[in-house]
Amino acid sequence: MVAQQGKTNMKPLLFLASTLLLHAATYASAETLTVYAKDNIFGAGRLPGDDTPSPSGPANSGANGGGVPPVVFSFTARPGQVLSFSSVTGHIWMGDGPESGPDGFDHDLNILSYEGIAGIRTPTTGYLAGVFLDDNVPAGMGPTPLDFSASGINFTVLELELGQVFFIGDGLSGTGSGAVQQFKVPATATRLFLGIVDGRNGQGPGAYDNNGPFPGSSDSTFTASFAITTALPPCDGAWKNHGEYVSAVAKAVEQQLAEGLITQEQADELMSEAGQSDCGKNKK
Ligand SMILES: [Ca+2]
Repeated sequence: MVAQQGKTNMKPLLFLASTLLLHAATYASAETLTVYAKDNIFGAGRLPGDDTPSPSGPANSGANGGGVPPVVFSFTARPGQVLSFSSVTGHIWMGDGPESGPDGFDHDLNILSYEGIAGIRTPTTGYLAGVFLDDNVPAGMGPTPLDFSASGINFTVLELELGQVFFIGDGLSGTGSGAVQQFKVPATATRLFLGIVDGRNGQGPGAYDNNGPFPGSSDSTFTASFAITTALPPCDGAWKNHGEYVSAVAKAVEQQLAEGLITQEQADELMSEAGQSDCGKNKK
């Protein structure tokens, strides 16, 4: 389900529109996805029939360690968007070690990049991970891998590039507590993939073949509820006229600029788009 909604979505639209002029209300595309232990985050964005990455063999078959493609959420690219999680629950098992919750268990993991998707280094293993892509199939070297081994997993804000695999865990700055972590969405991203990082340390991804339910358990999934929010007002709001829409966008853009979510160039682009749009026109 993809829903356009505001913080105040239970209130009448007119009221929502008028509050926009006073506050930078946020709008969200919200979704809940189930991520399976075999969902290979490095398989993000591959064409059907492409190998899911594994150093030990080919395939989208789930055999030979390649696992299966990760789950995907599509959205509209825009500068200044932020991803956050309202809930991540469940347990998976990596085929050895303990059953792990969304933040994983203490065990250093260092997986190399594969075909345009960056590797990742983390102090835990068996956690929920993500990667943003545009509409292109990942290829080439990919961006610089993120390294959480020194900085840890208790960050509050994380700025991301396309193709950069990132730690999500339970989406909180602690484990089961703390602040809601803010993931800055790359301005040109159109797809968020959720999956699991697995492989042998110092190698590319793989070893997904033995992931599954912990002995005695029947499930091996994480359930993640999240939203991608933007402070930009919607085109189809209850605007009295085009000018009212444009001034609402200007307020939101100013705020995002002040918060460092967008650059001056992106701000100018957003204002130019708003000015040229038909939003708020033909309404008396
Ligand atoms: Ca956490």
